[in-house]
Amino acid sequence: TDSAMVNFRNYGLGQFIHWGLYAIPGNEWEGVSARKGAAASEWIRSWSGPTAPENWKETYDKLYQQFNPKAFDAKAWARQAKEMGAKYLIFTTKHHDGFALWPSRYSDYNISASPYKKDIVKEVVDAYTAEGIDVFLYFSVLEWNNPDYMLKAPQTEAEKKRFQRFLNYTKNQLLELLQNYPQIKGFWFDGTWDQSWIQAYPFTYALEKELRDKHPGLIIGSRFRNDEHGKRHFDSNGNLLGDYEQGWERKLPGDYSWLNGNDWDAVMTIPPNGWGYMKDWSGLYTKTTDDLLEMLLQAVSMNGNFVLNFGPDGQGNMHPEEDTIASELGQWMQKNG
Ligand code: FUL
Repeated sequence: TDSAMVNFRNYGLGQFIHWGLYAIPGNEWEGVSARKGAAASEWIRSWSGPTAPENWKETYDKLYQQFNPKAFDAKAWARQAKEMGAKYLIFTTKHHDGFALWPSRYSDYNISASPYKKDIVKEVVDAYTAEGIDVFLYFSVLEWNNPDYMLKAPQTEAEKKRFQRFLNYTKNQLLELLQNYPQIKGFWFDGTWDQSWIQAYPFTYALEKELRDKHPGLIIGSRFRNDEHGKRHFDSNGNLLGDYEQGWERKLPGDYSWLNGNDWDAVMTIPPNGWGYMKDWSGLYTKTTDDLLEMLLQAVSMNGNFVLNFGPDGQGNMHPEEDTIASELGQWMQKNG
C-alpha cells in the first residue's frame, strides 16, 4: 500500500547483524565450549548444566566492562554489505541480555557504561544510510536480567505494577530509538513469546499506533505480537511482516501458505542456529554460498526477502568465513543483478 512497503518488496537481499556482549565469549569461556550447554552463541548467558562456569550469569552481566571493540568500523561493514548487494540491514540494538548498544536514558545497562562509550547504533545507522542501505532495528522485548520482566502474566497487584513499569520502559526505549535515529525504516521485534507480553496486547496495539503516528510508514515486524514462537499475527492493513527463522536447515520449506500472502523475510544464519559470534564453528554443519544463494532465490520467488546473518567478534571484526561468503555472494549479485 504505502511506499515503504513497496521498497520492502524490492529489497531481495538483506543483512542481519547480531552484535552485543555475547560477542566477547564467542560461545566459549576460558577454553570451555558452550556448544552443549547453551541454546546458541547469543544465548550464552543462559548456559547451564555441568559445563557452565560457576556464577556464570554474574560474570556475563559484567562483560560490558570489557566491551571495547577497537576494530569496529561501521563504514567498512556498510561497504561490505553494499558490495554483497544487501538492500537493508537489521541490527541488534538490544538482545535478550538487555544490554543497549545506544546510550539509553532509560537504562544504565548501555554502551556509555562500557569502555567504548560511543553510540554504536548511531555509527551503524549513519554508515549504512550513507551507502543507501535501509536500516531496521532489531529489539528484544524480553530482558533476562530485568527484575520487572516476567515470564508468566502478572497476578498480584505488586506484579502488575512491576510489569506496567516494564511496559513503560519498553515504550520509552522505542520512542527514544525513533527520536535518535529518524532515518530507520522499521523495527524487527523479538522475545515476545512469554505470557506476560502476550496478555499485554492491548498495550502493543496502542504502542504500534503511536510509533506509526510519529513515523509514518514505519514497518513493524509481526513478532511484536505472536502467541507462540513461530506463529505470527498479521494486521488487517497488511503493514506487518511475517518472518521465517531457520538456522538448522540448508533449504527453506517449499510451502509458505502459512504466511497468508503477507510480506515476509527469511532470516538465516551461516552456522546452525548461532546468531552471535562463534569463535569456533569447525565441525558444524555450516551453509555454503551455494546453499545461501539457493535460499535467496527461493525466498525472492515466493515474494519474500532473504536476510543473511553476520556475527562480528568482540573487537568488531567479521568472521573470516562470513567475509568469504559476503564476497562470493557479492560477485554473484554483480553478475546476475
Ligand atoms: C530468536 C532469538 O532468540 C535468537 O537469539 C535470534 O535473535 C533469532 C533471530 O531470533 O528468536
